[in-house]
Amino acid sequence: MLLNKELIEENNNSYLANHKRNYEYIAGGINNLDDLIKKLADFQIAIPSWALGTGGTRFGRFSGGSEPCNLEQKIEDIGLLHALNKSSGAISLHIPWDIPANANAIKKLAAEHGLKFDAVNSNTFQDQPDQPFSYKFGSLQHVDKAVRQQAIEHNIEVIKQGEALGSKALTVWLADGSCFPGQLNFRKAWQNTYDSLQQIYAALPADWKVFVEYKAFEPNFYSMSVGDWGQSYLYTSKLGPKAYTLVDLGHHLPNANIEQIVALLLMEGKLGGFHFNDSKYGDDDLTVGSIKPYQLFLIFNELVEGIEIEKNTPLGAGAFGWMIDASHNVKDPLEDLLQSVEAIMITYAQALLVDRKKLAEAQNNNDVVSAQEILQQAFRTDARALVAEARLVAGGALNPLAVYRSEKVREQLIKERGIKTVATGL
Ligand code: LRH
Ligand code: MN
Repeated sequence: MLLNKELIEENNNSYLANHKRNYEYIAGGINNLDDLIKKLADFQIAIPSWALGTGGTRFGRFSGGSEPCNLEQKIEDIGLLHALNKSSGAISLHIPWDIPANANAIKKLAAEHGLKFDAVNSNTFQDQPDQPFSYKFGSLQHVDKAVRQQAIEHNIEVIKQGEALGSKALTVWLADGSCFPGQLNFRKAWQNTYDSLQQIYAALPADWKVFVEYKAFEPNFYSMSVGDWGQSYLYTSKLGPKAYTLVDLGHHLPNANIEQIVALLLMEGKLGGFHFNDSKYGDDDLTVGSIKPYQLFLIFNELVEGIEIEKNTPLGAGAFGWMIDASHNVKDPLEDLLQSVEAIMITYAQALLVDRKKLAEAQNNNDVVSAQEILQQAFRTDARALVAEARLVAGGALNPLAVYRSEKVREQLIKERGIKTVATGL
């Protein structure tokens, strides 16, 4: 199923007048407008290959039908998102859930949809059918060298898969840890994990990065061997210049100050990228900006300050992994992803509207009230017309969700694929 340009243009006509009014209203107050619109249009978000089907929990999974049941259909689905919002120009694969049968054919198909390959993800948190050693008690941390070696070889295999697709980064998230006090010698587990990561690091091509993703709990509930940003930073700072920390927004203990973590990782040059989502309690993997939109704004405020202002580099210049990691229990996966991309784009636009000069003055004068007013002035600005204009300029839909629904995309996919198809992934 394709959403061609003409169809989107035709649909835009019914929104154009309203958009032009909203756009002129906000554009009037912005001096570097063209630069801002270009930054938004250049900012590309990677869609996770494992989040195109219905997610679920141990209590149940309620499939919505026509899920993509192979990599080609997953690329087609992400191609639909990108045709609509022109901001979903990359796919992040998870191995072995999405092993490309023919890398060149997959690369060609992705290119036809305007998609690149962002970080590839290894998986040593599940046992594969023909696997000699179990990861029940961990992988890179495991007390048994043979289990660690198996996990190291898997990560090296994932790098090879990624190389064939043009990816430039490996994401390592470890479920490793312990469920009970006394189960693990923390230092031995750390040392085993570090030794294993060093062998994976040594296998990285010269222009590759490794993202070490941390998580406070689940599936282990007493300790995680990469449990917070400090532990990830301990690994990445010792591994070398190609190692970076990946921040999954749902992987923190309640009320963690994620924007401060981002500011410090940026300061150290060790921020690799993000898994954007939202959560109220644990790793809920909910729609980005659906629960804590102000936190997301404060994170983008640090990103714009630390990258665009201090390093004079647009966020979209490709140095970071901007990826979504979500799971859809009750929403149509594609509608959920459209909402997540929209939330990220609006938040980036708001962070670009912060009056940096005035904020620095307020901070230097300890004018706490003005500092808050300056930030909230931007956060309370309706930036939707700016994001819509960037889409329009890029040939996308002014209202992606409306086109998705008016064109009955899910219904058409069900006609093509049937109702019972199930996607690999979470
Ligand atoms: C772990 C995680 C990790 C992925 C998995 C799908 O919670 O965030 O990034 O490997 O989800
Ligand atoms: Mn993640």
